[in-house]
Amino acid sequence: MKLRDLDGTRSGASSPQQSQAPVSRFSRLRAMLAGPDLSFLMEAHSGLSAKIVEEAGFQGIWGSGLSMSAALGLRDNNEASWSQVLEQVEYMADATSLPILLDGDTGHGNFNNVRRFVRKLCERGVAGVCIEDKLFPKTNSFIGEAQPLADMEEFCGRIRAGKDSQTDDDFSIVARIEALISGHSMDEALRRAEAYHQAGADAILIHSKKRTANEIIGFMERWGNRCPVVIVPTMYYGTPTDAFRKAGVSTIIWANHLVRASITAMRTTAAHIHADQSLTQVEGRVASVKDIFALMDNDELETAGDRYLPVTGGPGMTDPAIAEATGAAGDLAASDAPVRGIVLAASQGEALGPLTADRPKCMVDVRGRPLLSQLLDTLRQSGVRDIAVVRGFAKDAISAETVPSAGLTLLDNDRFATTGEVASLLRAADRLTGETVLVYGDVLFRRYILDALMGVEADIVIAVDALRQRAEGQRGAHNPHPRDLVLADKPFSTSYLDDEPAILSAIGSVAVGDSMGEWIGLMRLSARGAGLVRAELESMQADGSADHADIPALLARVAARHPVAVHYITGHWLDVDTMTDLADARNFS
Ligand code: SPV
Ligand code: MG
Repeated sequence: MKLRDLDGTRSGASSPQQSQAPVSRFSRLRAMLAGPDLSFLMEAHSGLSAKIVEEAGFQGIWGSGLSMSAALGLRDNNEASWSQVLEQVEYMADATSLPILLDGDTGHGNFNNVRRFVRKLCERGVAGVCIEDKLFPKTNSFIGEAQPLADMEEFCGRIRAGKDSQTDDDFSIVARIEALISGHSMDEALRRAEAYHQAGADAILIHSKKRTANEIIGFMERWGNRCPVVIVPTMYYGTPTDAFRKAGVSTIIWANHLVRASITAMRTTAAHIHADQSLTQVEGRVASVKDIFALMDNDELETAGDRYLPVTGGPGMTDPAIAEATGAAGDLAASDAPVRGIVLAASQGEALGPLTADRPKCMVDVRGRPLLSQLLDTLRQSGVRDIAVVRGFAKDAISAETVPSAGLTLLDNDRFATTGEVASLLRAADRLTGETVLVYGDVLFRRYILDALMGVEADIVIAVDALRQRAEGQRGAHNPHPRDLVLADKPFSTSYLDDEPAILSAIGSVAVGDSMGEWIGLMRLSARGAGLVRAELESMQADGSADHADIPALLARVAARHPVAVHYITGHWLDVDTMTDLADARNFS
């Protein structure tokens, strides 16, 4: 847990400044407002969203009134009292080390309310407040026309009262001018800007609800940089950010996009679960429980427990009974024993034509990112760490730059043109020492599939799609026995009482009509299973079959000696062999 210091900085905070002399959040916000570079404040409305803003790399937070109200289920009409706002922003301040500029609406009353509000914000380590020249109770600026403005002199009094009440010299007051948005002239906006500047505002915010930025750029030209200017391009979002930089804007507020993103995500998730009466569609599309623990820094609590709890005393977070009771046991156990990954990514994928002329098919673009990056994300979400990618064709296309990823090892099968998949796997054979996930590099699948494989009690388990028994157009389509088709000791069944996994009977030699499904190119090995596969690889090397064998051939050999479990799935994955597959991949999320 990062603790707030009296000056509003935090011990253990991760901002760059923290490694030198601590710089308070008040000073950091002031520097953002007054500095020469364009700065950005990202909306947050809760402790959680504030953490997400920090994680994304922003240097400051906009505590949006609209978003905070909405998160409480309230309208942006001062339905939340000022002390409720204070409480909410305190959670945000506690959750991050970032400076927060709070949307103070009108200041919740007259000069006297502003005085008390500002003192309380300083106490809570909130770096600044923005007050708007309207009347209490306010209405969101995008509602209606010609909202009444505050008397300019009276509003100047609010600014002066706030400045006289701040208990930190670097606390900032941003004065928001609603003249343009309320239908007044540019002259009136400039008159108010000058008055608020003279009253001591550290910056002004000029607000506009026009679809283009003409009004804002026009204001900037006439204002002439007399003091820093903040803008909120919610409505004129189409204007390139560089235009604002050139116009001399100090700070851009991205005002409400996290609350809006959360509405979309919550709606989609709720609709899926409601319609399906199941979680399978949403697992992998939502953050994991482990992710919540990481965001909330649960590790710190565990360390603190070691320090402060009696060794044999009451239950701590590490107590297995407590962990199990809270449903955390599996997740925490998984993070304790990281699973290794091996991704076979040597093939070119000729069927994709020019798209794979200079790169292997795992590097084709799927919605702005290489397919491999998405696969690595899924592996990581399921707790797979220490991942090795075996490259072959156009190996330089896979690098730390093109697939940035912590803990990634790149291995090479330089004889990829004349060898098969087993030869690629051999490059990673010495990593087959603990629990391992092995996957083809051209596969995408929903995370729940891998989570399920992790839960199967077997040394070797493969994921088999029971709906894909024909294997049209897949690898080996010319083969009367398509290589990934599977025969098992029992077919897929919808009886969930049948917990025993099926056992692989044959793979690589199964006639289309006999198949019970298609192996999707994903398997999980326990530490023992990894040893079994390593031993089989050695025996293939010894008998000279390793160079040209594919993974189904390896699996068939392993299955002849040890049970290989089959975990049936029904869709929710794809591999990319053809242009049609690629189109599917671009729609897969
Ligand atoms: C807010 O985020 O609450 C704002 C900005 O005040 S806006 O809604 O754009 O007026
Ligand atoms: Mg607001």
